[in-house]
Amino acid sequence: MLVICGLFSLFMIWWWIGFRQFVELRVAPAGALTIYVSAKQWMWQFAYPNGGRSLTALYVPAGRPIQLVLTSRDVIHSYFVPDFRIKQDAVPGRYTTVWFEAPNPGRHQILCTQFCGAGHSTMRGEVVVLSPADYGRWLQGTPQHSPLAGPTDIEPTTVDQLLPTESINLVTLGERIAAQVGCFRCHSSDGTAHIGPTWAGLYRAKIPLQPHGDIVADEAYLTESMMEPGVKVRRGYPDLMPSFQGRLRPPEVAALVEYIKSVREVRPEETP
Ligand code: HEC
Ligand SMILES: [Cu+2]
Repeated sequence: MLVICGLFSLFMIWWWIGFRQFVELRVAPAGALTIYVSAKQWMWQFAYPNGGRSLTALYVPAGRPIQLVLTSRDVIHSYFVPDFRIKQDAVPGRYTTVWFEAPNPGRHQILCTQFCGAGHSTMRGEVVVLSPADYGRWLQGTPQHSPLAGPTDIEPTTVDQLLPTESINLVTLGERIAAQVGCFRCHSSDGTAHIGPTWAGLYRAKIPLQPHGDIVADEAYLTESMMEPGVKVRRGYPDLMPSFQGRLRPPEVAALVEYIKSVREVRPEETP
């Protein structure tokens, strides 16, 4: 009996240690900087919280955890930075996350490790780690023209209506997009429930799902709710949310997510 109990507790202890390490590996620490990564044949695009964008080179500050939210516009790609030992698939219509922290300024190669067509071997990039001071300077210089302008492959939307000189952060842009595409017909940001749940306090809240179970409303969940709302439906609400797949460009989705995240800070007392 004693032996069995002993073995069982040993098992539980090892399981707990492993589980803790798994969580540490997967979940970005609080205060991480979120950057949206959109892969397409055959390049990497990055959208930053201040509205800036870059192609091929990912700029990050040293010594700060960075959370990447990845998606693909066409086929499956895989984001691989050998120096940081991180590898994460970028899947069309789906959002995956991975995080890392670079201790020192420097440059590190990005490769695509998922065969994605003729240009696969050219799908390379670079992580450029800057000192926090240099990063601040780089950010100031970023949105030279329309912050989210880029190759258009779906209908022109809000981002194209920005004035060429207008620089705007993702939160403000997100609020504008939400108003323009009609999210506020069903959602509020002041805590009142409409047809859909309020966005106040939504980020990081535990959401009850139909028919049972729950999920933490992280970036991936918020994004999936816009792209494939039928996959995870919130308990107590009708499955009415229209899909915005193909109607919003990745930077616009990024802006909406940043806006929803910001609503939490406005009314922290709303957090259930
Ligand atoms: C016609 C009404 C309607 C519109 C328009 C609408 N939604 Fe929704 N939305 C809902 C409903 C109903 C739910 C809850 C059911 C579900 O989870 O699918 C929901 C759920 C969500 C969720 C998950 C929230 C939670 O608590 O689980 C997010 C995030 C969201 N919507 C974002 C958006 C965004 C962003 C837009 C605009 C681009 C939008 N919605 C437009 C009706 C709508
Ligand atoms: Cu690729």
